Amino acid sequence: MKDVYLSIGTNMGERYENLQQAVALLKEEENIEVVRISSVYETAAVGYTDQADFLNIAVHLKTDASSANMLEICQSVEQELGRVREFRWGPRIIDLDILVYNHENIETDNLIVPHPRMYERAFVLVPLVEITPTPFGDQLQQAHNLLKQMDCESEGVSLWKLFNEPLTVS
Ligand code: A4P
Ligand code: MG
Repeated sequence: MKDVYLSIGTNMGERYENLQQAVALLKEEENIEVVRISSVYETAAVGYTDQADFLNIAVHLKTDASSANMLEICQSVEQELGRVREFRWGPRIIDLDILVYNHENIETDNLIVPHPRMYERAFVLVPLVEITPTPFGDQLQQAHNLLKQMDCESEGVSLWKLFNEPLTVS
C-alpha cells in the first residue's frame, strides 16, 4: 500500500459540507483507506486574491492505486461535487491536489508530485504537518522545516475546526 497525502480546498457554497462529501467519496473507493484527516483551517485566498476565504484540510490515505489512477479518482470526486473550471486559481467548490505519493518524484504531462507549489503555501503545509507528527521521508521533512519559518497568521491561515472535533462523514 502506498502512502498518499492530499490537500483539499473549497471556497464556494457550503464549504464544510463540500469537505465532508469529498472525504465521504474517497472513503467509498474500495482501494482507498483514509488514515487521518487534519483539522479544518480557514485560509485567505492565494494566487488570485479577490475571492472568498477557503477551508483547507489535508488527508493521509493508503491505497494500491497508481499515481495516475489516484489523479483520476481526485478528478472524479471534483466532478461528482459539480466543480466547474472557470479560470486557474479561481473560486472552486472543491479542489483535490496530490501533495505526496509514496515519497516518489513524478513528472508527467498531467501530474507533478510533490505538488509544485506546496512548499510555499501555508494553507497546504499547516494541515499537512498536523497529520504527520513523526516526520519521515525527505518530502515531509521539508514541509516541516519550511513551516517553522512561516508566520501562519500573516499568511492568513487560522484554525476553523479542531482535529478533536473530527470531520464527520455521513
Ligand atoms: N496536476 C498536476 N500535478 C497535480 C497534482 N499533484 N495534483 C494537474 C493534482 N493535479 C495536478 O488543476 C490543473 C491540472 O493540474 C490538472 O488537470 C492536473 O492534471 P486544476 O485542479 O484543474 O486547476 P487549479 O486547481 O485551478 O490549478 P492548480 O494549478 O492546481 O491550482 P493550485 O496551485 O492548486 O491553486 N488559496 C487558498 N487559501 N486555498 C486553496 O486551496 N487553491 C488554489 C489552487 C489557489 N489558491 C488557494 C487555494
Ligand atoms: Mg488542483
